[in-house]
Amino acid sequence: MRRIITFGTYDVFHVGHVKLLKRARLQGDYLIVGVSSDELNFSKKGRNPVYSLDNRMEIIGSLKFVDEVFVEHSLEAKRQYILETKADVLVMGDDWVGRFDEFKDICEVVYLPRTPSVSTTEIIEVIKEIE
Ligand code: C2G
Repeated sequence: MRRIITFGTYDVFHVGHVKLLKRARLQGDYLIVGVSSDELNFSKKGRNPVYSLDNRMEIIGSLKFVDEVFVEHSLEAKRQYILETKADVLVMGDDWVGRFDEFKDICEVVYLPRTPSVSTTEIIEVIKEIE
């Protein structure tokens, strides 16, 4: 059984997230998703997520192509998460290309192309403009 791990905030869940997770699952047989804590998202993006961690975990955990979810508390703990979950492959969108190559000693590292023209930031901007 080939175990896949991926990480993300998945705030304001959208089709780019769906496509990434579906393609991640196709890399193997079992998909584990680390969902960023609110604090980690703040440190990455400088804003609090719109959806709470609990809601984001519930959305991701209810997808048929996701087998397991856990909370990602820290970017620095990635090696530990990969080892603890016994992941064979780390999958990330290509906005992170090269950033996780250091884990090639413990798993395969695959970067998948991002879906163009959709992002949480853009969705938030569009909603702000609606009066
Ligand atoms: N994604 C995508 N296409 C988009 C938007 C996002 O393929 N149009 C992918 C990203 O590349 C990422 C995943 O969806 O692999 C989740 O995206 P984010 O929630 O933005 O993830 P991020 O906050 O970058 O967290 O440890 C790493 C992180 O926690 C990644």
